[in-house]
Amino acid sequence: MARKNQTLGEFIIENQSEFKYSSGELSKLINAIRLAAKVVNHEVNKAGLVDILGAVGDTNVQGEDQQKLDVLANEKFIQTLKNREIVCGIASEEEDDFIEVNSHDEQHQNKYVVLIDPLDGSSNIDVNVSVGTIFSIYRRVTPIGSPVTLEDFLQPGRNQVAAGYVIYGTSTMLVYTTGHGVNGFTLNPAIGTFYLSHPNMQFPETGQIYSVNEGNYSHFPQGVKDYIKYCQMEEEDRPYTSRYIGSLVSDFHRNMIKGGIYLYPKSSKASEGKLRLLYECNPMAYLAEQAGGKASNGFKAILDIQPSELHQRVPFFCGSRKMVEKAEEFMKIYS
Ligand code: AHM
Ligand code: MG
Repeated sequence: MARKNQTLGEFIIENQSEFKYSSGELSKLINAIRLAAKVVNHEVNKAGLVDILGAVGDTNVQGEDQQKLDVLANEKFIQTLKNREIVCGIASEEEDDFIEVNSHDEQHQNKYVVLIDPLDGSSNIDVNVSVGTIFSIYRRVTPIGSPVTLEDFLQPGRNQVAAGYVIYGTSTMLVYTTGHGVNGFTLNPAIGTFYLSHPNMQFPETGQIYSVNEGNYSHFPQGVKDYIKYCQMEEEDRPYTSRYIGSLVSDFHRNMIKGGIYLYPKSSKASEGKLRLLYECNPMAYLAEQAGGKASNGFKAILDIQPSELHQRVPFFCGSRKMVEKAEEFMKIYS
């Protein structure tokens, strides 16, 4: 039972029995992510002090080279996950290949794979705009006792056992699902504790915000162009408001709270759009569905797509259910 102001630690323990495969392992995994999120949060918050603390490429007082934040976030998450005896493999948007993680006894006993986008929207850091971390967790499909393989990562999003994001915004939040709704926890930075602030988050059925990079308008498919015109039309509850941060986690988070749709369609410049199926779209789609929203590639549910490669891109339409369905209607006309 979720109680407001419960700490994330308490929440994880009390809700452990709801995990699909009830064991302490998934709890440990979420705990590892919680820890890495706090470390990365600390680094992200220092980004504005770059003139004082030194820029990327400089050497800091400990004689260490300053790293780009996305590289640093990648290392922190991978290291934290490797330190626990739970994960058999990690795939990251920042790495070309997946990383195999051996259990302590080298018997390949670990059951879970984690896929992460360690710092999504990192081009926003220099201008003090919110960024995020996105994670997705699956149970391996190959037998325990054998080395992890690509097959363990190329699972349809429907197989996810947990997914979530951390938003480094005006406050830092960790929002996640294990398949029993979506809960959001806000970090109290003074004591380094996440508290349940947004229990059982729900996308409003419909909304009045559309989020898309309209600079690409002339390159969009006709169905998307027509849907954007529909959003701008003076009729019923429209025109909708346009809000685009250019940081998926932030745009998603706002739309989930206020009601809205996020679109990153394919275009004549990018045949499959920009966003990655495994690190960005699947976890967000799982959260969206768990919060009563919808996520599609314009024609079918994101979670039903069988991935064919690690860094696969996919068009992404995600948000309030009725808005996504309307966008799909426009897409269908030209299919
Ligand atoms: P990234 O993984 O390189 O940061 O790219 C993903 C980001 C999303 O957060 C955001 O929604 C999108 O790229 C913005 O792209 P664009 O600048 O093309 O609108
Ligand atoms: Mg990304």
